Formats: sequence, structure tokens, C-alpha cells
Amino acid sequence: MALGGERKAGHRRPALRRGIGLGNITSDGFPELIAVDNHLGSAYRVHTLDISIGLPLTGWPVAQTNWPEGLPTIVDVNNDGFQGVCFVTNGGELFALSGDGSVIAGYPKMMSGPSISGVSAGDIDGDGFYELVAATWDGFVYAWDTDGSVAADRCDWPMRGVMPETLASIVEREAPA
Ligand SMILES: [Ca+2]
Ligand SMILES: [Ca+2]
Ligand SMILES: [Ca+2]
Repeated sequence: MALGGERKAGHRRPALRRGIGLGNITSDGFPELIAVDNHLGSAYRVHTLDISIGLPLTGWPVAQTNWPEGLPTIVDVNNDGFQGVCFVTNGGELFALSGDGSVIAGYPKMMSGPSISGVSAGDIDGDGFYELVAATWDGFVYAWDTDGSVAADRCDWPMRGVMPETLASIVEREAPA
């Protein structure tokens, strides 16, 4: 699997140690794997891998100024029918990227300090729209409204507690030949 880049002596293993997300951010019927990558002393990136062809989507990986941290969450925050890639950074940002790698309008959201929590998505106030939730090192928990409507037939994907190796084996088994 090419996702996550090469491993260099003295560097932490990038990307997959922080977990990966799974979602169809292009709505072509085939899911992408999404991972954040924060090499020490190197580029900070967010990756996608289209598992139908085994290649990154056009426009990816997306470079970041700050370290992307925590697990990415894949959810349609602007209700255009396409899932977006949501993640936090050690610069106190919460980003939402569209399938072409561009930043979705209204993002990033800013927090008071670095965040390594990852992002959770859920309808925490029961209004039928997702909220995004993240926490900071300095002890705050943030929640933002989104325009993404919650529906029974949707399958947004906040990955939690799944070992990357386990998911990789599932994807390998299920991917089209
Ligand atoms: Ca896709
Ligand atoms: Ca969207
Ligand atoms: Ca809500």
C-alpha cells in the first residue's frame, strides 16, 4: 500500500499509526482510504487512496502548514452529497476538505490551542444536522454546527478504535479485482 509514503531511518512511521478513515468522497461508489501524515522534520500531508485503482485521488496528498493530528473523520459537512475529510492540527485548526483537496468554504475553524483529539461528527443537539466536535490541549471542547443533514441512508464514517492493519486487510479482501 502506497498510502503514507516511505519510511526513513530516524523518522516515526507516518500516517497509519494515527488511524485511517474510510469514505467515498468522490461518490463514485468506491471508497477511499484517508490518512493524516506528520513526519517529524518533513512535510505534513493528508492522503487519500482510491481503493478501486490503488492510487491517490487527483489533487492529493494535500500539504498542511501544521501537523494534522488524530483520526480523520469523513462526513458531508456542506450537504452537497459528497463526503468531506475533517481533521484537526497542532495549530488549533479544524479543516474540512472536499474530494478535490480544496478547503470547504467556512473552514478552517479555529481553536484556542493545539488539538490532537481528531474530530467526531454527530447530531448532538437533535436538529437533524451534524455537529463537528474536537478538543484542545488547553482543556476546551469545541462543537460547530454544519450544514450536513443526518439521514438514515447515509453512511458517514467516524473511524474509532480500528487497527489500521485490520482495516487494510478488510479493504484488500473487498476491493474489486
Ligand atoms: Ca470514491
Ligand atoms: Ca460535502
Ligand atoms: Ca445537530
